[in-house]
Amino acid sequence: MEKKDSRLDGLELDVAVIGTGFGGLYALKKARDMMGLNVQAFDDAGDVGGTWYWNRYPGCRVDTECHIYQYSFDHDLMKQWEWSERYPAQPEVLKYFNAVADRHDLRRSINFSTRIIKAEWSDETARWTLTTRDGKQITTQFVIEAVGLLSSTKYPKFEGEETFRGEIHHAARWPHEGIDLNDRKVAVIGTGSTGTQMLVALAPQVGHLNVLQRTPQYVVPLGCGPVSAEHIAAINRDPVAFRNRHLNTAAVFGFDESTVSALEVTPERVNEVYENAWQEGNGFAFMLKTFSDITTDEAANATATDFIRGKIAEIVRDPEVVARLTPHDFYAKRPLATDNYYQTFNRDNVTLVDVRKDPVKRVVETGIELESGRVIDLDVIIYATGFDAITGNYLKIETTGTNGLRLADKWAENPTALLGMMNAGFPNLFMIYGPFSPFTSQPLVHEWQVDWITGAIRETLDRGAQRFEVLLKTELDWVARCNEVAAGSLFSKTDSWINGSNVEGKPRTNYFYMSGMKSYMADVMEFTNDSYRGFSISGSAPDPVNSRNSDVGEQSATARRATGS
Ligand code: NA7
Repeated sequence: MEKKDSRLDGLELDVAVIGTGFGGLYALKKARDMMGLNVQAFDDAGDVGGTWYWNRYPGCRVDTECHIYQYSFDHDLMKQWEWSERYPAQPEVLKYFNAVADRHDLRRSINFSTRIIKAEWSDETARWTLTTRDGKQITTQFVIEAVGLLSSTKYPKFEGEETFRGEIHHAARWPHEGIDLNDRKVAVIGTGSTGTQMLVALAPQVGHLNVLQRTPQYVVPLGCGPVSAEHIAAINRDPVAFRNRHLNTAAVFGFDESTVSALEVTPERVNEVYENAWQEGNGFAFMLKTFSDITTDEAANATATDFIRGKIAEIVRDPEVVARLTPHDFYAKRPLATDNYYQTFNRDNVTLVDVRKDPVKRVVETGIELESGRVIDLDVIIYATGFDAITGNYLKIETTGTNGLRLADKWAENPTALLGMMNAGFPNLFMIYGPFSPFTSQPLVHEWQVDWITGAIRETLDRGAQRFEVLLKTELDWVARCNEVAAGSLFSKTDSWINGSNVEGKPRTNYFYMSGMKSYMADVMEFTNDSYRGFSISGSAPDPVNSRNSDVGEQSATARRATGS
């Protein structure tokens, strides 16, 4: 898809949407077709799909039930679309995005291959100026950033890459034409969701696969298979009720979370519950549907880790590989699920390399040299090294709000934001699934947030006002509440992208609202239904309320010191 930017420079909009994944496409649809606003969307990608446009690596698939991992706003599409598998592979998800874009004629309002690199707010005009990578400027009253939770790709910096005679790729930037890996010597670096999916898919195809693992992870089966007849029937009966039922769970993964503690049943029962969950598949179900306290109580967590460690020892034949594959931290990262994961390490053409014990020293002409001096002979190196999650893509846009406040400064030490959707000091700028969003699956929650955001825009316009913003105190209170809940969660004690510890120099802190979607919706509606209490909806002239946001940076720091957050 060619970019459509000949008339971009000087364009004036009501709403600019950045990103065309799940959140962005629906924001465009809602603001343009349901509200009649002048809207354009922008995406660096060559077509729709967001993360599903970029992530085309072998084995890439959704690990959430397909009926939850789709839009609900188009009831007919929801009833008609037939997913071929319970957990669709990437090409099918992309096909779905294309169908949505075609059905709603969205591409005519999207500027592809157009990266927004700067966003500047003007107090005088109460508008944002967006600058594209090639210097074109667009002004807009509102900005909706749908830039992705896990989209800012993290590349390791290994010395000597330029000397390598083979190919180096990142899983999240997989070439559209594919890569010929047949019979080649391949290394996959990283064993998160990406690495685990990819290595299982690659093993039967490549000559030899070297899995460079730094930290072992707990991986359960996915349970790929036919779609759930129960879900299809429920959607056909009443799509709205289906959507509402699942939004009213904690994590929105298509099941009710358990309310039973792992510590209040017999060890035999614990084992039975985990065995059933293992057979059924799905990482989120294994973590959240089995027992209620796996992510909050160390002893309960140990029941899950003991079970999975037992499975590793049972499945993997070589005791040395078992030892390398066995994790020792809490089961409190984003849960992984891939069919045949541990079985893959029984293959003769797969070698598990422990790069914690013997780290990568550098890339050399023929492969990867480890600290021990051992050289792994390779044709292809693939990074599955993850993302600068949550805040990464927002910070790639140089954003300046009221009184010259830079987002990069505001988020330098301890990022704060409200509801995952707003940021004090940045009027009329909305985020979809930004920091302090509920910790859930994405599509239905994106839709819910878009509905809230467009409601806020509607309210501003209906009041004849020009700016909608959150007061700093509202934001800090929200973050303090989020942090209090997160402090009781094992996610905060376990290194992963969830708390920023996967990126050097990034604040290691809480970035989520961990009380669940049901409670999140109630909390957000409490503000909203009370005439947007805690927000300011005003004209463009500075007023006493807005001036309270005038030094958000300093106030944030003071409040953080006071709350100890
Ligand atoms: P993750 O889950 O962040 O995993 C990245 C993996 O890469 C993980 O195993 C890391 O080891 C490893 N890694 C990162 N940097 C290095 C270096 N320099 N050397 C060796 N190994 C490294 O990213 P994914 O892409 O798999 O998944 C991200 C999310 O996308 C996923 O949760 C889904 O929601 C979709 P570490 O654990 O840091 O030791």
